[in-house]
Amino acid sequence: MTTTRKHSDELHLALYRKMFQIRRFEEEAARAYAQGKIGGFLHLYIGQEPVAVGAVAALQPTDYAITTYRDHGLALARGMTSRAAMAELFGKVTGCSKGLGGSMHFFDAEHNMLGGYGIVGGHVPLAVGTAFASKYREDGRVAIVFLGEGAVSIGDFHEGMSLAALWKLPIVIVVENNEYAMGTSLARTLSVEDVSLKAVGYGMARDRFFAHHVLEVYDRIGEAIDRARTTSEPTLVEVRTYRFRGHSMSDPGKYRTPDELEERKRKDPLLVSRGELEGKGHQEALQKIEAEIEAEIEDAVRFAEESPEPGPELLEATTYKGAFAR
Ligand SMILES: Cc1ncc(C[n+]2csc(CCOP(=O)(O)OP(=O)(O)O)c2C)c(N)n1
Repeated sequence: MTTTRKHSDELHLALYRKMFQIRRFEEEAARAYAQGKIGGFLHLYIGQEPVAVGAVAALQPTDYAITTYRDHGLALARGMTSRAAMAELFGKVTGCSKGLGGSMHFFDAEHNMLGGYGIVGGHVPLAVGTAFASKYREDGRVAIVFLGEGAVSIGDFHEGMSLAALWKLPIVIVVENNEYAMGTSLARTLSVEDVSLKAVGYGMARDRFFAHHVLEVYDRIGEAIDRARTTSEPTLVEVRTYRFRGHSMSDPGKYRTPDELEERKRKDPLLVSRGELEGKGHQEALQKIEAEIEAEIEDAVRFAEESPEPGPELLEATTYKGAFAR
């Protein structure tokens, strides 16, 4: 299938804004975590931003998106406000999950972001069920699910792949291959290096590429989304990417060398986009975007700090009755 997607500078600037928002959001989240203002786990997406941003740009607002515990990037890309996201990390009632979910459990019904999930691979069947519901209702919606390469050895992944292919469901299954499952390298977890080959056993379409450039992600995942929407066929897309931080905030990352990390940082997709846009004379627009995002993130941290914690009145509504209990 060939698509003719337009790549205007306006689009590239808009995608850069999103990537920069996610980057700055998470850098400030890491700082707040180190200061003890955020509890529990915090898995950062830094380095992987073009995947969520490029993919979301190719979706319709009514499409469904689901991901793992590394979920801040998808939530922000999908349109969650920095305030609602930061307040959730701070465990405040103004957060997207009323402060009850935290970093791994972002949820945003308004933007059809169906959550971050903490169980590795456990969300794949949920995404497949969502795609089944769309096909059954004939509502034209596509589901997209993001998982790490560590999740492709989990049974849930295979059960989901099997039914998605058998029932020809409108779903795109995106493996964000960041080369390490926690601290274990790809070579020690998978016998076959090309993860997209898993699609062959299920008779499913597949694609595989490096997330060097956000517009390439937009094009390639966009093709899979088009396939899902027009022919109701699933696709497995392996996107090679890299995370610059540890698995979570408690991971010092001793399983990789400083040289490897430095080399990857030189190819930072944000720098790639920034350099290209600068070269096209958008210096002023970039500075404006960056200043606006700095102000937005500063405001989000202040909002999170000043927001109240959830009170006991939420207990009944989230446990026995009300929208959360359903
Ligand atoms: C079913 C299950 N087993 C084990 C864990 C513990 N665990 C959390 S993350 C992780 C590694 C996942 O790696 P990958 O899917 O490659 O994602 P990444 O964190 O690299 O983005 C493991 C084993 C879990 N959360 N769920």
